[in-house]
Amino acid sequence: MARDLSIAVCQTGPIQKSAQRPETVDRLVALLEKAAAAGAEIAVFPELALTTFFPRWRIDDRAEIEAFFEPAMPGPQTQRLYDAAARLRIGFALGYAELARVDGARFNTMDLVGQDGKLVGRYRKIHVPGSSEPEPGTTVHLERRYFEPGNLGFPVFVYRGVRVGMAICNDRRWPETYRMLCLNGAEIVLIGYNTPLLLDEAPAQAHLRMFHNHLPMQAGAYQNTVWVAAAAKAGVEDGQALIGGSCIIAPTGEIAAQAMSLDDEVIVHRADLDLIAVCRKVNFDFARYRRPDQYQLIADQV
Ligand code: CDT
Repeated sequence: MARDLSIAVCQTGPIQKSAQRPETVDRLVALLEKAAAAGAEIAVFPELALTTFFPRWRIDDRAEIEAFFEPAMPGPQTQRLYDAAARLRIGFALGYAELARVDGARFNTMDLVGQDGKLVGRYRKIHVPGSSEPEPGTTVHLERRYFEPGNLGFPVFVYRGVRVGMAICNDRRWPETYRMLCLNGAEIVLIGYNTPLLLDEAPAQAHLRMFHNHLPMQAGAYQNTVWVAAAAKAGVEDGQALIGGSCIIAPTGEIAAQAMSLDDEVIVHRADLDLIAVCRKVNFDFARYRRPDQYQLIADQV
C-alpha cells in the first residue's frame, strides 16, 4: 500500500517584541486552521515562533530575559494551540525558548505535538550559533548567551506511522544533522528557522543568502533520502530583515513547494514516502555501500 503524509509549512511574518503572546498564538491557530483546511496531516512552525528573535539583543535584565521563555508547554497562553490541534486532528512542530522544568536550564527547543494535542517528542537545538557577547564586525547574534547546546541527541519519533525528526535553524547547515536523523530512521525532517537576510561579516555574500538557505537542505534531503519541510520566520522583525523561502523538499533534492511571501503563509505538499526507497535504490543503499570504518574522524574531530 502506498504511504504518504500531507505536510504543511506554516511560515510566519515578523513577530515584533511588542506583540503579546495571545495575539501571536491567534496567528499560529489561524495558520493551523488553514493547514488543516488544505488537508495537511502535520504542520511545522518556525524556530522561536512565540516571540521575536531576542538573541539579536544583549539583554541583562533577568525578568526581561525570562519573559521570552516558556516554563511549561503547553502553558496558559499556548494551550489554545494544542486545543486547536486536537479539534482539527492535525499535529504540529513548534519552536520556542524552553526553560527546563527540572534544573532551569535554557534551550532553543522544538516540540512535536500529536493529533490529540499531546506531546510526542522534543528536540533541543544542537548547533547553537553566534556568541555570548557582541563581537566587532559581526552581526550581533547572541544565542550562546541565552541557550545551552541541546542534550537530547537527534531523536526520531513515530507520528501516524511515519518517522519524524526535527532540527532548528543553524542545524540545517550541518550535514551531521541529517545523517544522524537518517541513521536514526527519519523519513521526514521538520525544521524551523530565523535567518538574517544580511550579515555584517559577509556583505559580499548578500546575493547568496537564499542559495545558502536552500543548498544544505536540498543536499541534506538528497544525500539522506528524506523529506525536509522548513518554516521561516520572515520579514522585518524589530528592525532586522529575516529571510523567507520556507519550503518542502523531496528526497530527490527538488523543492516541491515554496513560500512566496515574507508574511504568514501556509504551503502544503503530500509527501510520497515511497520515494525514499526509490532514491535509496538509485544511489544510497546505505546498508550496502556506507563505510563507517572509514569515517572515524567525523565523530572524533571538531
Ligand atoms: N537562528 C539561527 O540559527 N540563525 C543562524 C544565523 C547565525 S548568524 C551568526 C542561521 O544559520 O541561519
